[in-house]
Amino acid sequence: MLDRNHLSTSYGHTVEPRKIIHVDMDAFFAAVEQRDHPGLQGQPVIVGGDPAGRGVVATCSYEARRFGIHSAMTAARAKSLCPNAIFIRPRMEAYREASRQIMGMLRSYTSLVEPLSLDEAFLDVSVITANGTLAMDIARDIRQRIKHETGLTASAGVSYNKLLAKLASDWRKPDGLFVIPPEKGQDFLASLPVGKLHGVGPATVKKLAAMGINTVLDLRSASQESLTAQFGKAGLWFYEIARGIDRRPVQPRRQRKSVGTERTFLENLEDTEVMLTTLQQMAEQVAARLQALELAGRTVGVKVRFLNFETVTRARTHAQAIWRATDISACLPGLLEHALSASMAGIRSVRLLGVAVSGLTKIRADLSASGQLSLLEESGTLHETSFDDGR
Ligand code: TTP
Ligand code: MG
Repeated sequence: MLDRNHLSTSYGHTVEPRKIIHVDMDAFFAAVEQRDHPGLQGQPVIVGGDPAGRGVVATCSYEARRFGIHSAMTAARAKSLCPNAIFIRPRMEAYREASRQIMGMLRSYTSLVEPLSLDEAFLDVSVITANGTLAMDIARDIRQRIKHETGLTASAGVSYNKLLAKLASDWRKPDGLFVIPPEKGQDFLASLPVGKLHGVGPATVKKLAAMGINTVLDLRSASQESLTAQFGKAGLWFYEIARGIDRRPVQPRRQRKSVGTERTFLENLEDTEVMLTTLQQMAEQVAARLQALELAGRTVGVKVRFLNFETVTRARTHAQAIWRATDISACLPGLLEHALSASMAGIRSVRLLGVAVSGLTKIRADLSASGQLSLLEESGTLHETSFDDGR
């Protein structure tokens, strides 16, 4: 039975103390490479840039970590630490595919999944464990399923807030599971160096060290006043996390499915040329939104609503993701004609038109020297933030 006094209404969907799981894949990019190229298993594998150039290490296998290699180190330095290491260029599409599979699986446990990057996510399982199921058992099941279904290993941490769940997943890496129950939170934190805490970066570590504060236990001895005097609002956060207090909710973000726009007309359109011109203007808007959101998509769709409210969509999928207005526009005549000829009642008078691009991927739009937009794949998940399709 739930104790009513512990029911939190602040997030509307959770229970106190909360049960939070943090899942983080082990050596993610490198693990995908080792899975896909069995010859790399057991080898020091480095995914990243060219060691002969100015590349950096994106990540490396645990075999390579034994040589002191880590993310963000220059590839040249990594090579000097481990001359036998195998260097591989990133294959973002493969990592994204694995990520999609993993995030989809996590969402089969609860909709309260907050992805932080391609390879990690928080789950709030407070409600689904209210029947007595142990969060630890859910975490164990998640790890087994990830291994079984993707051939990759994940580490998981279970605790009563995000701060501790994330520290817990790191604690037994790789291929580990660690639980920090509420009564153990304070002790767990006490001996950690302050730099392990969320939001305490290198500059803060230095400032704290100057105040004689190195461990979380030291931090706990500082008064709230002295911390806020020194760090402003962040000081309050430091004061609280030193005591294991972190109220940040798990914020599920819906995956953006499409970027589109549509218009309803005061007077129905009859002329196909006018419809086409209108659709092309809409394609310009969609292209601008795609570029602002740093997204591209493989599928272009046209939506037509006829005089009698019958609504038809027709879409075309490309081999490559597109984002330019001209590329979107090129599909419009064919799609419009298909849609117009689809009216069951044989009507060609139209009250609404829409254009949307779906099958989205994240891109970074960089204007290169040639003035061409080049697509640089970016790690990260796609989230719906402000989709407005005009409805
Ligand atoms: P991490 O989870 O930080 O690292 P990891 O999964 O490789 O290793 P582990 O979690 O076991 O410590 O990052 C996930 C992926 O993000 C990583 O595989 C590659 C990419 N990445 C970069 O491209 N650059 C970086 O600086 C970091 C930290 C990660
Ligand atoms: Mg990871």
